[in-house]
Amino acid sequence: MPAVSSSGPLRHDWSRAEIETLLALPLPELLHRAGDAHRANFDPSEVQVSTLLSVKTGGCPEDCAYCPQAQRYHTGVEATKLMDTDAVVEKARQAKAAGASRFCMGAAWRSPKDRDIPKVADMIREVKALGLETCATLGMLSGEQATALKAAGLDYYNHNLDTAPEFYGEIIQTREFQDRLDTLGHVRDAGMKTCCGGIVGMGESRSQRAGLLQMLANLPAHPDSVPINRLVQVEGTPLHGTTELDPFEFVRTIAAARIMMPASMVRLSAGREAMSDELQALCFLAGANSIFYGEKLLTTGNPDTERDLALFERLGLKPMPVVETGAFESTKTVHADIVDTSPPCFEAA
Ligand code: SAM
Ligand code: DTB
Ligand code: SF4
Repeated sequence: MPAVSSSGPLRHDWSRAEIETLLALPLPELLHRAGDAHRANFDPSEVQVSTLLSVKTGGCPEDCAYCPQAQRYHTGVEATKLMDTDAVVEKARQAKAAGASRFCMGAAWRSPKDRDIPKVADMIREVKALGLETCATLGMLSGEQATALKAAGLDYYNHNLDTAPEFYGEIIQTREFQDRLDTLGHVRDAGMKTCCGGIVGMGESRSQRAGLLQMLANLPAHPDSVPINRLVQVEGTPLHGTTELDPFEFVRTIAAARIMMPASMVRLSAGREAMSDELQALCFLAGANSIFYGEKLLTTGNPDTERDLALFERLGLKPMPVVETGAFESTKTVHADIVDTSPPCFEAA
């Protein structure tokens, strides 16, 4: 296997075999390499903290087999209309007071209608005015929609590849893998940062996890944030009852993501509520440096803030400051330019 560089140029030419070899390394060796990559690009004691809000819940026409918000599955999630801007801004204010630096607004849409864009743009403008980084995940976007959201002040757009191309059809049939690549292209062309990852624990093989990582790392630009979700099994969805993934396989996936996309934020994303503190610590050792913070993801639970603050304290972790210019750069060299916006609640933890 070719040497894996922790500080060389970013690579976009990963082969499947190479990634499979990486995933199969003895765990201590894999964690060591991931730790080197992490340290070469970040302060490993810093974790970026985002809060999610579902601004339009449920009733989604898509068939994503993992998703409690798909209308066709009976999961007990009630469909709501798009929230009012004032209510969204109030939630963002609370998230900031609790210590979040990024606020991500999610909508259960296949894609937004053009008439939804001005309202979402208002939310983005007002959340940004609070001094938070803004992120949205609204489904597929056209080029014009991406440009309008960027103009409103949207920093990041989350759109996941979800799984390997060859497993994708077993999970989603109402839109193509290529549609996702097209949306990511529109987001990049509009000048926004991309947040793009996937879900593991859906019954995929290790080779298929390698396939997801290969697609992510070989994108024209590495996603700025890479959320690695562990499937949250929700009753009523087709994936409820799937055999649980070995937690060490999850850790291996995080470590490989860190090695392959060394300058990206790797987010320990959905699934944390069911993880022990020790498993989360292992994920941070494997190079995860971002979390969702706050009691709720979109419709399912997340650890409560007290548990996260206590975990940060026990592990000696601190929230990552925001780069003042908004021009996010994830190398150590820019850390001299950052402004520490850590709220007191984290310092007191
Ligand atoms: N509707 C938009 C879309 O699909 O792009 C945005 C919201 S959607 C809920 C965002 C992402 O959440 C999905 O792509 C998927 O990766 C993740 N997700 C949804 N349900 C999940 C679950 N049960 N467990 C883990 N991740 C999940
Ligand atoms: C991402 O990759 N994970 C988040 C966010 N992007 C939008 C969503 C997780 C959703 C988990 C299931 C739910 O709460 O509905
Ligand atoms: Fe709809 Fe997004 Fe859920 Fe798929 S993941 S069903 S597109 S809300």
